[in-house]
Amino acid sequence: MPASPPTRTLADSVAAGDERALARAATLLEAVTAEGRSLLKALFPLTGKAMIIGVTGPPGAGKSTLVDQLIGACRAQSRSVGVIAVDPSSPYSRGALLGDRIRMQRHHNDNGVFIRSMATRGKLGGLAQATLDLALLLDAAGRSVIFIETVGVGQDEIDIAQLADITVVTLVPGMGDDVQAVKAGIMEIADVFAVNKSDLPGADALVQAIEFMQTLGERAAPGHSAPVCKVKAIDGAGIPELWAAIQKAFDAKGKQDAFTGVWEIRLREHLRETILCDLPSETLSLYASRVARRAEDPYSAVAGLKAEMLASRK
Ligand SMILES: Nc1nc2c(ncn2[C@@H]2O[C@H](COP(=O)(O)OP(=O)(O)O)[C@@H](O)[C@H]2O)c(=O)[nH]1
Ligand SMILES: [Mg+2]
Repeated sequence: MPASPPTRTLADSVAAGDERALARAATLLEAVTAEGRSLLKALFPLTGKAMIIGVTGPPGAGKSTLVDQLIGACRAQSRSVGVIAVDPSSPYSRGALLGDRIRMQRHHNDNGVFIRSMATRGKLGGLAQATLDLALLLDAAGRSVIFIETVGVGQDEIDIAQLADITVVTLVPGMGDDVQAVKAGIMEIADVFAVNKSDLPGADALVQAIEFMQTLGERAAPGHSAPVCKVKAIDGAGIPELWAAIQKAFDAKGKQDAFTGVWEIRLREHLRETILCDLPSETLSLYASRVARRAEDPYSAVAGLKAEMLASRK
């Protein structure tokens, strides 16, 4: 379906880098409207230029402080920036993360930095898709670097972190002295590790623990280990090295055509969320109660659910 004239105009303004059009378009996407979707279809050919960086790690690891420093590194290179904060555990004020707003406010009056917090509506369903849509919008709008900050605590959030081109896993001494204590899933998605709060005792031991861990298992293949950067986000120590490691990881990925893998993850998330969105929760409950009563087996139930979804699209 070709984009309608108003969508076309909005798409053109976004593509031209118009800040207000970008904000309007972001709101459209958040509301999950058909107009938002056709806007993204129109803008998609313009995407693929940005570097999308996921920053994940336990709450309090210093992710927002770190992103703030990385924004500074980007601005020093005159690169424009977009930030998407996904943090369901933090208090929101008018849809904005209070703490993040305060920490990132030195970039607030800078047109080169666009910051948006994702409203979670109390659940994670649809969040991966909404986050990716917003990242693509920022990409089409010409933002050169896009940061997605997520709390790497649950599987859903690990899925969101993986939507990025490059994932930076942030850990701190004390919390993760025993790396085993950190959820296994989060270690495996790292392209780069940031050991933050290196002013605290145990930073070197944590660096060694991460490096050792990477010699085990699948990561043991030479060239596959993710660099470990020791940083102090609070005063910026180690940030130039971290920024260089991120750019290097991104360049290496581009050469390997690894972005097909990134799109595999993105499409899988999109498919999952699209299917679940089309399914009213009452219908799922109905089938679930039938299976629980042994009135139907789960295989037939899934076949029935698929048939209902297809019928609902007609
Ligand atoms: N000591 C120390 N504290 C830090 C450092 N970086 C961040 N913090 C503090 O850690 C706390 C949590 O930081 P924040 O960026 O909100 O963490 P997030 O929850 O991961 O986004 C804040 O009080 C920061 O000031 C650091 O390098 N050293
Ligand atoms: Mg934060």
